[in-house]
Amino acid sequence: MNVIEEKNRVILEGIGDDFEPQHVFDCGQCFRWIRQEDGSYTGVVQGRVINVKKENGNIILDNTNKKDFEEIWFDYFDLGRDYTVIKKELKAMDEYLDKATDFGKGIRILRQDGWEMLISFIISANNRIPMIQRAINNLSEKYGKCIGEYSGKTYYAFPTPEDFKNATTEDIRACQTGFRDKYIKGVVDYVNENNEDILSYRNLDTDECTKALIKFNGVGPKVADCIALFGMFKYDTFPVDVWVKRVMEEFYVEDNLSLPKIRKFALDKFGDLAGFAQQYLFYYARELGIGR
Ligand code: 8HG
Repeated sequence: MNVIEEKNRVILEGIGDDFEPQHVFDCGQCFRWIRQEDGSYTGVVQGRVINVKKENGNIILDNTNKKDFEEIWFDYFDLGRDYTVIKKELKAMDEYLDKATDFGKGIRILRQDGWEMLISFIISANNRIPMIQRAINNLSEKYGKCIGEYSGKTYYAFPTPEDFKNATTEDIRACQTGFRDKYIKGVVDYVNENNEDILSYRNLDTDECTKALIKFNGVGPKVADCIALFGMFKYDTFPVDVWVKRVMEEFYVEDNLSLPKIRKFALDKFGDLAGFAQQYLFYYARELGIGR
């Protein structure tokens, strides 16, 4: 991969198939990346607005510079990991992963903020992606710091626990979180009162990490697995939602197996690559409507 800096842009050459913006941003792992009319994606990450597109095989990161690339984007986009190797290992496991990794060949698992994932996946429970995006956007506009304008739109950072300090349950509900308002309030209060560092959960092993997350009301096993995978970098997790359940029943397990058993089956089968396998399978199942 070759990194070139231009005015307000960074260009990545030679990444090949391993980064397709549509696969990365529409595979279900993130909620603050919005597709633009020209097919590019604009996202808010760590108090910055950035736009990403692929052109002539190159990834173009707009509204940024080489310093932020080195300090933020290289890690966020997981550019130190060779996804060709991951796909090769998964393809060798079975014919379904062979197909799913071809279908979502440009997926990369973003290394997102653990706090933001905690709140975001609480909102995701029994919810649909456009509604999740709307609630997160409303919370950010109401409580997050204003970042500034990009392409004629104003953007807001995801609120810190401190930013949320004076929010009441009703205020949070007004952001269209629905019944999850009380869970968000509970987490915010716990973190502020105990000075809890949610990111320190990254230092726990995977089981301890999910246990630490499940102590919060509104965080069940599935939500905890998503937070662990997308915000805590625990790749030996396997969040089983309705799409993953369908694809697992279609290809791997008998119908009506419990969610914990499906999860256990997948962890035994896919091992340290379970989180990656999950993402290719989730995207494959959802885009093709498998098992519906
Ligand atoms: O990437 C995801 N994996 C799984 N297993 N579930 C997900 C992902 N992304 C995502 O939004 N979900 C869940 O799907 C949250 C919610 O239960 C539903 C709505 O998209």
